Amino acid sequence: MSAPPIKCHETSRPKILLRTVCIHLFLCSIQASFAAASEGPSKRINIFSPSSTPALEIGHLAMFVFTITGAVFIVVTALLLFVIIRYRARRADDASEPPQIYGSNQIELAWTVIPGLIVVVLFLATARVLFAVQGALKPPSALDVTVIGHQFWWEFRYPKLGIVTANELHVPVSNPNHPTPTYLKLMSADVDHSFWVPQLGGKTDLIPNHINEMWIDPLKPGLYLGQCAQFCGVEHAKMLLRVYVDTPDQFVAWIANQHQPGNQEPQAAVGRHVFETLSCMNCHTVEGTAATGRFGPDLTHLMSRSTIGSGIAVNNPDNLRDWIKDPDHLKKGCLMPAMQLSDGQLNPLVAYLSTLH
Ligand code: HEC
Ligand SMILES: [Cu+2]
Repeated sequence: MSAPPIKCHETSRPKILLRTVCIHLFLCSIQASFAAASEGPSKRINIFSPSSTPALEIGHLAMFVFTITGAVFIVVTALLLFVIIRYRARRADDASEPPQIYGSNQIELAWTVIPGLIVVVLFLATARVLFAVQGALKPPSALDVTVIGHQFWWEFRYPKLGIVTANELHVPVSNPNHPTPTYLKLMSADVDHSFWVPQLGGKTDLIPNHINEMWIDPLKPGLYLGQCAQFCGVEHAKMLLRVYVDTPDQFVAWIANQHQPGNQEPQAAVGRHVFETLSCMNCHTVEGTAATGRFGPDLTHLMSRSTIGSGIAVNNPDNLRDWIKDPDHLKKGCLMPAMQLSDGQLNPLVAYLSTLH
């Protein structure tokens, strides 16, 4: 008794369908990640226009890898399509078994050695960029900034300049002839976060009890957007980053403003009293007042920032009021409580905060 003939096409159809579904899901996920990245108050997070040495190096490497893997994809897809079409089931097919061929040394060798070589090339190219970026010597003109990730906002400390701010990082533009790179020391106050401003550098994690370092040397002034790229809790997606790359003059002016003592306008005294007598002061610092809390952002120069809540709302009196009345309304699940304040407390409080330039 002979076995029934094997009908190849019966098993291959579901497989092809599965593959098509996989490719479709892959394309959809790329599309979804771009949609998520575009949610900024003004501009979009851009992964295609590097503007700093590490980002340029990583960008070139990514294009190189993409070219090679793209070529592999095209060759494999072309062969697959050829086989699918050339050997499809036909009406006149008598379903008999085709000639059976067992292996070919040349072909086996070719499809083992060629992918092996491709992997070695990709590995060497990646290692070169890794060493070039991590091994770069730090010039004495470098600026140091300590970045501390908090659920769900960023703290920036400039140890040599005595500046503490939040969510909006200011750094000087770097001239390739006289580089002024910024070296970031990354730490976390709670859980894992990840610092990611794609135009300026690679993604680097902020890990509790472990210091990571990275550097950027932005080549063009302007605003660069990024975001926390490590799931750190409910509001992880609203932990946005704004890096202002200043011209030398702008940067000096910004430093001078941050060095101003906390504002003491007499007409804001009522609001200041409200601020100092509520628990705001346990979580926030305003220099020159009794408030020295560090759980939330430093508010000494709150109005020098263009957004609040780490980039989720424009910083204006209306949004400030909305925020203090019920932070959850703007950023659900953030770690600042709604304090059930009356209008009599809210109005002077917002008036006071609006004087903190
Ligand atoms: C339990 C600690 C806590 C208390 C109390 C608290 N805050 Fe906050 N506050 C935070 C945290 C945490 C954030 C950051 C939230 C985020 O962006 O996820 C914040 C953010 C803010 C911001 C936005 C700052 C920025 O740059 O984004 C303002 C303004 C603010 N708080 C004002 C107040 C005022 C006014 C009070 C008192 C009525 C107060 N806070 C009480 C913890 C607190
Ligand atoms: Cu985070």
